[in-house]
Amino acid sequence: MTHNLTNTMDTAPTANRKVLTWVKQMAELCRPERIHWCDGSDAENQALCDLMVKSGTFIKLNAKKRPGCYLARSHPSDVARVEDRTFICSKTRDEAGPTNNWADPAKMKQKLLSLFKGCMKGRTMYVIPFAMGPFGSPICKIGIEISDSPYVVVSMRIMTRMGQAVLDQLGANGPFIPCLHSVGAPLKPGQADVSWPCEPDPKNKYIVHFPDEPLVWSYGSGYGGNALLGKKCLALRIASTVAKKEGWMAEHMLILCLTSPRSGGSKKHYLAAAFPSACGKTNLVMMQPTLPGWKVTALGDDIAWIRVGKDGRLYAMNPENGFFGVAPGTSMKSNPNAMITAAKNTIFTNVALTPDGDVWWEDMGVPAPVKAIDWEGQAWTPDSGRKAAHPNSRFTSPASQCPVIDPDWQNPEGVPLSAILFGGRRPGTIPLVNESFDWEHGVFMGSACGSETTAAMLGQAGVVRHDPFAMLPFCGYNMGDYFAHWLSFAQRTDRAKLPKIYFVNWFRKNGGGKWLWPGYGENSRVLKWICERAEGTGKAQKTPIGNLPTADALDLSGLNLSADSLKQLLAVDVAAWKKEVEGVAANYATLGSHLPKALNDQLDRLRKRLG
Ligand code: SAT
Ligand code: MN
Repeated sequence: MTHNLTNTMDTAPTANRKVLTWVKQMAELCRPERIHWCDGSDAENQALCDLMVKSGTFIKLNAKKRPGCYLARSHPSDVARVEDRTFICSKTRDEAGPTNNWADPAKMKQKLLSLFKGCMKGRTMYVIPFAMGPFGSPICKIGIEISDSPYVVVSMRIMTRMGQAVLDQLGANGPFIPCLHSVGAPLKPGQADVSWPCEPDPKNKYIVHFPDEPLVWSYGSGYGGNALLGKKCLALRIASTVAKKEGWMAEHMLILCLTSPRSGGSKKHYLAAAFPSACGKTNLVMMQPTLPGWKVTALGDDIAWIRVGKDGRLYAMNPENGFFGVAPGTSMKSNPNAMITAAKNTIFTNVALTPDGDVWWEDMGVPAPVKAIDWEGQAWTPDSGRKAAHPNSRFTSPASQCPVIDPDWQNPEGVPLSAILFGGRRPGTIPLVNESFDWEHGVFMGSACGSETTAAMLGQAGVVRHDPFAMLPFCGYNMGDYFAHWLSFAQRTDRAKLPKIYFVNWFRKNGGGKWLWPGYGENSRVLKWICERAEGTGKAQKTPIGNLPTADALDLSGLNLSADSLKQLLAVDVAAWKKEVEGVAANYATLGSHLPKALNDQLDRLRKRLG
């Protein structure tokens, strides 16, 4: 298949002046060898994959075992998002707030202009039109990413709605969010390329957001959220600031639908849920419920855009088009639906390559191959003492391939939410599930979100690392103002129409350090109670921390859970909660002067209720 990968400005497939002017300016700045306008077609995708196989960026996997799949190995310096190199360049430091790296926008632009100058020499500049959200959604946003990485092009084609249809939608005058990206590795004439070009010095990587324009500039990394600018950069950091202005919310949340066997299987409840990293969001959203007759379908595993619908309820929509999932730990046991999703047309990054041209990673649920090539391209055996796959290795797969994708996942209106969940990895204190008294109390729960550190993390074990709304790395403005925006929804619609808010914790341990709750498909029992609460039937008891299920309220049929374990899972340990309150207060103190009074009031009231 041949495809013209070298069209230029003269054949630009758009009449949009703003697009043409911007692309021309960026080409003059970055000095690419050629410009390619991406149409998103199969032929273009194949030509780019072939090109990357030739250049060594891609290894084509066994077409029988992994049809349409490729493996990429990144540079060892370029394996994850770089939070300390991520900047929010609002006009003032105060607007970015104490949780973000801020830099003066004009100074940062000067700095970046010097880096971007000539940075695409010897490379192709790809113009990647993409949409976040289905066309026709009232909050669909169009971006154009300029990148010198073909890996970014084929990844954006999976993760977003990418190609000519987007330029057509944009028309001659439509607005778009410009996103400039370079791997930061210009080629001198005749210089041979490497398989994963990037700027190896971490200090020279920059992931920069200019929320006032809005605009994203990313330099030096080719990996994940650093380079696929539709995801965390546009759909969370920039979108959160746009959403604040426009009156909606951009959240780091999965969206799922729970269908109950009642009413002939037609009763549906949509839930959105935010968890800090490493809480199994992708596993939850593709869960196979153990409760007979109950069904979970997935709408999105990472980002939810939420707005008030015409009927006054909150509607959630997944702006993405694919999954960028962590490979290690994904198995037919932990997440069969993710395994099936990644069986074809998938890009694997930094996993191991088996001798038969397939992939392998730790805890894949199949025996380790006797030998393999590890993520760094080195020969590997099970006794080599190293991990074969990088812990942050990923699969990039089309959402449409998920066997339990929800029929409404592309509905431009989104889906009405029955409940919003927050959670964390909390071995102590936090019960299995806790319902907020009202919207403000729920916002308080979101603000108090966090996970306990483990010994494997830097620093002390057993300390709660707060991650309000799981948005710490993704909120594009002052966290205090973000809390206030959440609170404002009680005024934007009829309170009674707002979803109930819950805090869940699958990770509670007993005194002996053993999990009290089996998790995975059994979590459907908790979700069932949440749905029953939405329908007004689930039984609850008021406690100082919120409404907890009564001892007989959770459906535990067929589950071998001791009465004592259940008691511990639903216990309110007043002494531990008093400590919890002071932990939240200490974290609030770091959030500065924008913290809404309503949240300090929540804290005071909780203190009083605990006595
Ligand atoms: O690399 S991504 O930002 O897309 C994924 C993650 O780190 O959460
Ligand atoms: Mn995420």
